[in-house]
Amino acid sequence: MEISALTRSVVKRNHAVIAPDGYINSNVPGWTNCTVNVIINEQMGARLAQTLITLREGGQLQGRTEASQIFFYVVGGQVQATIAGQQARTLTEGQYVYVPTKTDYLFGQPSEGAQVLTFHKVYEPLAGHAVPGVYFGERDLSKAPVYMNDEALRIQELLPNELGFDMAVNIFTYDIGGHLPMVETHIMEHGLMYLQGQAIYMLDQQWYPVKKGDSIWMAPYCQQWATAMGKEPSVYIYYKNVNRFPTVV
Ligand code: UGY
Ligand code: MN
Repeated sequence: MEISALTRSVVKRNHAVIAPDGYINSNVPGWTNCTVNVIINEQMGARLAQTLITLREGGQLQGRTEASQIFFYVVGGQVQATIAGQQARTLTEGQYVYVPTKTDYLFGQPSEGAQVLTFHKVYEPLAGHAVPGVYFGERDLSKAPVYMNDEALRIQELLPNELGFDMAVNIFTYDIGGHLPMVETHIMEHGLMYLQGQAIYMLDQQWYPVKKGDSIWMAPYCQQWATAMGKEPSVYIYYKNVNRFPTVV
């Protein structure tokens, strides 16, 4: 029997591991017939938000972005997306849409249990560079180049490499035996969710077993390293802030 007093989740000053066993639902105005789990937000010290939405039949996400841009990724099932009043598009597992600031969005007609992951960030404009527009795409391993000359590691960048964007969302695939080539120590922040497999993640010199469905928050300068574990590749989708001047000093 599982002991309900145990969890792999932790919330620390500069990182968090959030396993689904501790989810408590939130009500979000305009998001109806769905459960919403707010996995990362500014109240833990983060400068991004990450949510997981599970839609029931008739579920709908209706709203308008204001200061923040939102990246919507379909983790499972399908849903129809109408962005900025344009023609509706069906998004299935692995497909996504980036919704810039000040844009209306409507997600509806979901399959029962469809799951959508979101990343939110307050947009920081950059003089001389256009604010990004709506952007659709899909997960595709053939568009994932080898990372740092290691054939066991592949990263697909889901958003265009343009300075107008101040956030990146990538899918990182570790083949069996793949691991980060060094301990990363960097200013950029991450939010992530595991889409497949198992891994060991090192965060701030502490070691965590993680698996599909788990999420991680890494504050700036949270040291990080990971290795795939088990008999299938481990895959996560992750957020990163990019392309802006790094200091006010
Ligand atoms: O892009 C990154 O910083 C990435 N290599 N970090 C990570 O996966 N923890
Ligand atoms: Mn990193």
